[in-house]
Amino acid sequence: AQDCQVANIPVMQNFDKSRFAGKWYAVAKKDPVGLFLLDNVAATYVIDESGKMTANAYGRVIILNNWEMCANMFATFEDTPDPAKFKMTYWGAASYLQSGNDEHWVIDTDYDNYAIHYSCREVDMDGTCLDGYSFIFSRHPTGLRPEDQKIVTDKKKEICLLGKYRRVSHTGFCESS
Ligand code: AZE
Repeated sequence: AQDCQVANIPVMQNFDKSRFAGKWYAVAKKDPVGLFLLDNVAATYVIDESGKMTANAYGRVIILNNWEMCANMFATFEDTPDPAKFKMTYWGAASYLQSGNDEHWVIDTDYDNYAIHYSCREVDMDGTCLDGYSFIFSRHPTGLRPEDQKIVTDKKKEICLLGKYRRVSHTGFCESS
């Protein structure tokens, strides 16, 4: 499972979205091409009584060359035959923020401490990912527990993104949003 083919990327087995619900802090990210969330990124997932997952997320962005703000984002998720793979439709609270449709895969999680998110936006002719993004999430704003770091490193390797992440700082910039 290390041929870097998007179709062969292993995802979380028996993913349980109700255990995934709640707030996650991004501690590291791999950026896609173009505009993206810079730092102070967190996401809160909600599962309603019918089992449908939605989320809101925030993060610092710079738009229109030099305007720094917190992007307040919303998402709905469509289930797929694989319980760890969702089709995400997302949009911003303001119209000048980004909107679109992305894959939302959960590669691995223990639900209580860490989660590895993955989204390939464009699959190359050879089946590898040409453009995508990924977040390492923690339940703790302070980062990953030392005991989870090796698991996360091993998974980054499995999804062919080892060495491609940057740390996501939390400075309180988006705390009021
Ligand atoms: C994600 C967590 C689940 C909800 C959402 C997420 C993604 C958000 C973006 C936002 C980009 C905004 C930009 C604004 C100028 C995966 C973090 C919505 C991709 C670039």
